[in-house]
This record gives sequence, C-alpha cells and structure tokens, in this order.
Amino acid sequence: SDTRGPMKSFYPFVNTPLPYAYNALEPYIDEKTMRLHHDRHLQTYIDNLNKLMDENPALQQFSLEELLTRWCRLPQHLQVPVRNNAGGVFNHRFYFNSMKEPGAPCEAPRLFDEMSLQFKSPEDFKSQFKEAALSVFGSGYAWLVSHGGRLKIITTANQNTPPLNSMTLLLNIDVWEHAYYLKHYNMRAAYVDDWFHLINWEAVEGRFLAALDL
Ligand code: MN3
Repeated sequence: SDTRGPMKSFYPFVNTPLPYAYNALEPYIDEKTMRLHHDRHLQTYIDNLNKLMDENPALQQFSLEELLTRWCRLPQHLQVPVRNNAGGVFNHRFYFNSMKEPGAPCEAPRLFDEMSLQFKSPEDFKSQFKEAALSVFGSGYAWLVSHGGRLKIITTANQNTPPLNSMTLLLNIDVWEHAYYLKHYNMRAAYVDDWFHLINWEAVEGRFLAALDL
C-alpha cells in the first residue's frame, strides 16, 4: 500500500523517478506536462518540505505519512506549511503512481465487482468521479477511497490529503491547472476523459485488496 510499510519515506526526501518514461502517457498527457509536473512542481514541494524540516529538526522523526496525520497537533505556525508541503509530496506521488502507459490490458476484477454493487457499474463510477473532479473549485484533487467498508468519492482542496488514519486511499486525480493546461488549456473535462485511459487499475486493485487485508 502507498500509506504503509516499505513505502514510508523520511527526511531528507528525494524526488524518486516516475515509474514510466515522461512520454509514456502520450497522447493523453503530454511529455512536457509530465516533465514540468514531476521535475518542477513536485520538486518544489520536496525542496520546501526538506527546508522546513531542516529548520525544524523535531519534525525529522516523522515519516511523510505521519506528518499528514499529525500536522494539526503541531505548533500552529507549522501546521499549514506541513500540510501543504507534505501533502504536495504525498498527493503527487500517489497521482503519478496511479497511472501507467495506455493500451495494455489492466483490470481490477475485485474492485470492479465492488463498484458494480456500490455505483451500479464501473461506468457509473466513472461519471460520478468525473463530476467530482469537475466540482473542485480552483485547485485540488478528486479521490476514490475506502471508508468503513464503503467506496466513496471525495474531493480535497489545494494540497490537502484525505485523513490517512480513517480512509484507505485508492485513486486520485490532480485537477490543478498545471496538470493539464499545456495540452487541454482550460478544459478540465477533456483532461479527465483522457486521464481515464491512464489509470493503473492493477495498482488500484492492490490498494483495495490490501485494505481488505487479503
Ligand atoms: Mn500537481
């Protein structure tokens, strides 16, 4: 899972490479967008988080995930910077790791069964997820999560992360304009439609099964 075990990461954080080539998501997401998004936008969150933790060594004991569950108990002047920068690192990694090159067969049989129970069908899930992604005012994310044994679609503003101690995160889409503006201009709906071709359903299925403790 992305929120437990070997995926835990600690200060100093490094910008791990994408799990695919920068142009692997063409034609749905272009190479230039991926280079800017990973090498500049994510890098900036990593640099800012490392700087914050460099200046506040008491934070260095916490993993990325722990920062995201503890930010509200930190001294007040650290709360927003930790939430924004740790969130910016976590949310981007989760987004990049939730995509793969288009075309290869890639399914999530157990999750699709559950979607059929809870959303009528995987197609109904898609339309509800798209609606959520379009509903984010300004910058943020739409997420598929498992919460109390139910699949839920939620949104977060800015770089806020859903509560990791009560929800299992399954999938997210970054709807900040930098995720799509070079190719799709201001047409977020076209970006979301294209992004559906890139979902790494095997990874999402893995997170779903881990949440069931299978
Ligand atoms: Mn982004």
